[in-house]
Amino acid sequence: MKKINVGKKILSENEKYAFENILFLAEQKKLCLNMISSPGSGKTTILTRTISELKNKIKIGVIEGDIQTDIDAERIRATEAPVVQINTNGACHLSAAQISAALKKLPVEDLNLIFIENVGNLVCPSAFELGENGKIVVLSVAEGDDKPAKYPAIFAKSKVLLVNKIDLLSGGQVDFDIERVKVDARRLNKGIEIFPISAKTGEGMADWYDWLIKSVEKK
Ligand SMILES: Nc1nc2c(ncn2[C@@H]2O[C@H](COP(=O)(O)OP(=O)(O)OP(=O)(O)O)[C@@H](O)[C@H]2O)c(=O)[nH]1
Ligand SMILES: [Mg+2]
Repeated sequence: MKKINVGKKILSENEKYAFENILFLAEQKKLCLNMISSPGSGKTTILTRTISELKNKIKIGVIEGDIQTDIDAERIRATEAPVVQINTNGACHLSAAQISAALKKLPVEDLNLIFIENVGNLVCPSAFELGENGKIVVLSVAEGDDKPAKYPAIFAKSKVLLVNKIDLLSGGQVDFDIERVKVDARRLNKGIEIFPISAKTGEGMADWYDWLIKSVEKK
């Protein structure tokens, strides 16, 4: 059979919805950030602290992605931020179609910033564009300083790397060379912003907040 090259890329189902989301967010002039990490690195803790500490400056809404339960949505709801929970029922990442439906349930016009907390997984979510304006990767110190080298895709694609749980470093319970992480992440992604933080104690969070406020202002 003869193949004919029509010179056009046929968009995948996910890309179609991602494109729709890009257009919607651009029309609404809203910033949308997709937070990705391994399970338990601290995404929800970072979000609840960020929402509470910025509540007089930025109105934040959240789309929560989990395989099961609405535990994380409940934690966000306790801050009084609007939240939509998506259960993927087994899938290891969120899809752009799920984000499109969730955006329709959020009071987007009242918000400055929409966070997506993706399913806890350092690999699959990096392959699915959701139409977001940027990805935020979280790495906690207990996971090891070799992760940018071993799981490069998400570090290569993210605007920001939050190195979380730095409070665990002071007692020497964890061996973690933050300089190695910075060098490896910047080798993959020259422009990546790196903020060492503790969502538990609040250390380092001010620089992350400054970055967020500036990013919202640019929209
Ligand atoms: N010591 C310390 N513990 C933290 C910090 N941030 C989060 N934790 C703890 O880490 C655990 C996991 O935090 P979560 O915020 O639920 O992590 P997550 O990334 O949202 O987890 P999933 O949604 O399941 O992927 C909880 O016990 C938090 O209290 C931190 O900065 N320091
Ligand atoms: Mg969570």
